[in-house]
Amino acid sequence: MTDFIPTEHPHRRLNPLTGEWVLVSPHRTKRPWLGQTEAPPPDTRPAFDPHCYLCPGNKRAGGAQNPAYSGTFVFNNDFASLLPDTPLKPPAPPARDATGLLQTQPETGLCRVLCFSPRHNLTLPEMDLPDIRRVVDTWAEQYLELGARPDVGYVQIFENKGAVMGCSNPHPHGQIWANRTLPNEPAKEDRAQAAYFAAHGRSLPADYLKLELGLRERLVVENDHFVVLVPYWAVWPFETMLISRRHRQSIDQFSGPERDALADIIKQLTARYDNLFNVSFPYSMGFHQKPTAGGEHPHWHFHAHYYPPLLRSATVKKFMVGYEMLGEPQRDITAEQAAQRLRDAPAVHYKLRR
Ligand code: H2U
Ligand code: ZN
Repeated sequence: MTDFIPTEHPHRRLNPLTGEWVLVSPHRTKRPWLGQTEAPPPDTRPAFDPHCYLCPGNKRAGGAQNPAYSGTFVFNNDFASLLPDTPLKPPAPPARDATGLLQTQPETGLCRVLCFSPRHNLTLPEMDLPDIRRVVDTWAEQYLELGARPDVGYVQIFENKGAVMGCSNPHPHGQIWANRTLPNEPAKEDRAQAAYFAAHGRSLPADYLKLELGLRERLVVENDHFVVLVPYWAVWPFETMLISRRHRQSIDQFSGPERDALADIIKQLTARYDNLFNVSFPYSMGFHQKPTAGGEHPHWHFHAHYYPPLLRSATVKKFMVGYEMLGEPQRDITAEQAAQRLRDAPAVHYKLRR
């Protein structure tokens, strides 16, 4: 019997932010890299689409008309999942339920849509840095404005990109949902960061970042204020985490140079994603930051998660099915291999070359 070798033998890795494990099967990637890059698809999208509900001046599905905006544009989602005026009085239980197995919690909140640019045919990596910086400033404004409401305890900023992620419209946009309670994912991270901070007096993501900056095996891109890496416990093939070098709880706390650096690293990361297979790389991403109610939350450390579904080419998607649904997530290509591919991808977006 030979010794266990992590680069060859199946093993599990722990995500310390959620307490969940992922099964890694590196022996399945012994075969050579089958990654394919396709010829870039012809880009036929116009800068303005008269039928797009996000383009400036157009009518939305609900009947409202967009202004002739020239930078970012935020509006309340016409089909919001959360409503500010839901009655908070709990509904009567379905029966006199002594088990407590049936629990209902009324929820209130707001959902907003944020257009990144008036240009229908741009994506973040194709936008100029000052324009991405305006998106960063809008995220910070929205986080502050929504977080200041007495009925909001948590603000989730996110982006669905690409049809495979359920994004309904190619016009560059993201969403913001703000609600009273702490949703599952940030709640897990809240508990883990609080426990680590109480035990060590330091932030969990800060210590993790320090470790990765020393090992340099899973780094993707870095600048003066932010680092992107493939986390040791990544589940999705090219999952990454963006972490601020300074221990800050939320996006509004970043200085001007830090906001510029956030715009820069988002552009660098998303350009590399697109260059991996020469396609506009689909993903869901979002920021995790401190809850906006209940004090200062010093254990929180600002970061973003990117969850892209593509595996080997523009058309081969990883499905979370079978074992993933019933057992636990599993991956073949290791986090280290994925980081290497992303590091090796060209830095300049394929559409912007030449
Ligand atoms: P995606 O990021 O998943 O594509 O969602 C876009 C959102 O835009 C979606 O939540 C909203 C949808 O409800 N929307 C409007 O608010 N107004 C419209 O006219 C169409 C879409
Ligand atoms: Zn548009």
